[in-house]
Amino acid sequence: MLTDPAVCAGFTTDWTGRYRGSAALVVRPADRDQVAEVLAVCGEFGAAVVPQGGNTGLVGGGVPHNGEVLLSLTRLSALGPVDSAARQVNAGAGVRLSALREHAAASGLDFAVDIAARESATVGGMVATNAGGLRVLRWGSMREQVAGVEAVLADGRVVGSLCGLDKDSTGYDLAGSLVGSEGTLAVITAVRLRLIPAFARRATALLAFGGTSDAVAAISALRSLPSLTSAEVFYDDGLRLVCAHRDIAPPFPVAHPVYLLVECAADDDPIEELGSVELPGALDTAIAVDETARRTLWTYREAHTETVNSLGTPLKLDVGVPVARAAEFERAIRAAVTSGTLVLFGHLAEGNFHVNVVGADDEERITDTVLRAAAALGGTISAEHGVGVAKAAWLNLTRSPAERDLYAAIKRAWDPAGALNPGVLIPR
Ligand code: S2G
Ligand code: ZN
Repeated sequence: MLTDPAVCAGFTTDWTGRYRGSAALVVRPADRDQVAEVLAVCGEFGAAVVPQGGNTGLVGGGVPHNGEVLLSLTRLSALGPVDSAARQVNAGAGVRLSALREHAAASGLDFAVDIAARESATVGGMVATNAGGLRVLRWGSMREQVAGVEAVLADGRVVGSLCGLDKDSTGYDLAGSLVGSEGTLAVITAVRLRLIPAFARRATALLAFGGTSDAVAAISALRSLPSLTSAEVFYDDGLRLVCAHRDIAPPFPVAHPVYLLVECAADDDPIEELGSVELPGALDTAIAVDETARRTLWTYREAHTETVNSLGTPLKLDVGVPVARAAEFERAIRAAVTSGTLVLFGHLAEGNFHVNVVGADDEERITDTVLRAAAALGGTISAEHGVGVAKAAWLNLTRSPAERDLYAAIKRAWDPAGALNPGVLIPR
């Protein structure tokens, strides 16, 4: 248990610095049974609890807002042996993504979901937010990787299973209910995860286009490649900021409006098939095969987050639209954001944009406009970061009254006293 405010500060402020709360105390249980004991005691005293993994969340869903008990899962970092027959592994909720991938690699396997916060994000938090990241177009989000979840209810009872049966048709999907639950239904203590092959060869290309619709057309053509794994979009304004922040040269001698970073992974070198795809709208192409060149191309995309953060505390709006409407959405956002520095980037194959604005003088209006624009195009107010407290008030844009009644009923069924992560996902 930690009570010194100076020590607790690292747990009560979110990664972007936007959400700063206070905790009655921070508890760091060592294992599932201690989590159960902590929750039972908190339940007895009616103390609200905020579960936290790597504290890399971006919607205020993992920090206390009203003096709750902060329950850190980082010490639950045990990894079970890789089950090569089932291609699955058990991981404690506090296992960092990078540690999971290293563990899988030792058995010639890999984990499907990859995100830039891989050194800090924990698998429990990634399940709780249904994290997506850089390889969803080929492998799906965390939901598709979960073969089982073990969790502790607010009253301290343990539920779930880590057997990882591929077939189990015996009622409601409790594990599936916890994916994306954002710590509001139960505290995830361990997960059973599916693993994928660790492909031997990768080919990465940076493609330049005149507009987003050309990049979307290229994705349609590239989808013919079974090895296609990533298709990430960023724009010239963001690239210029990244090059200045990292003090690196731009990828091409001439600036272009839109960039698409694509990556293929296979056991046989995918460079041929990648090079064989007709991309009529491409204005320039840089292809990388060796690791250093690949990392350079990825830096243009992955350094966006740190670059935006270096400009100030960003307004970060992770949204999704049908990919066919991505260009329309981009135009709407550029017209709507009239103050501050707008930086757009994201996962174009899934229609997932990260709308970042630094220094805007009307953040509430921008938030409302961006979320309504996504909803109006048949999209979502959160594609992969979750709802948290940041977007709970806008859930009605994409969830009907009947659905929100069901959310409230599900919350009451799992957490009758409303002790877990109050105000997250479901407005107070
Ligand atoms: C990404 C990371 C967080 C952000 O880079 O894909 O999900 O929005 C983001 O800066
Ligand atoms: Zn993302």
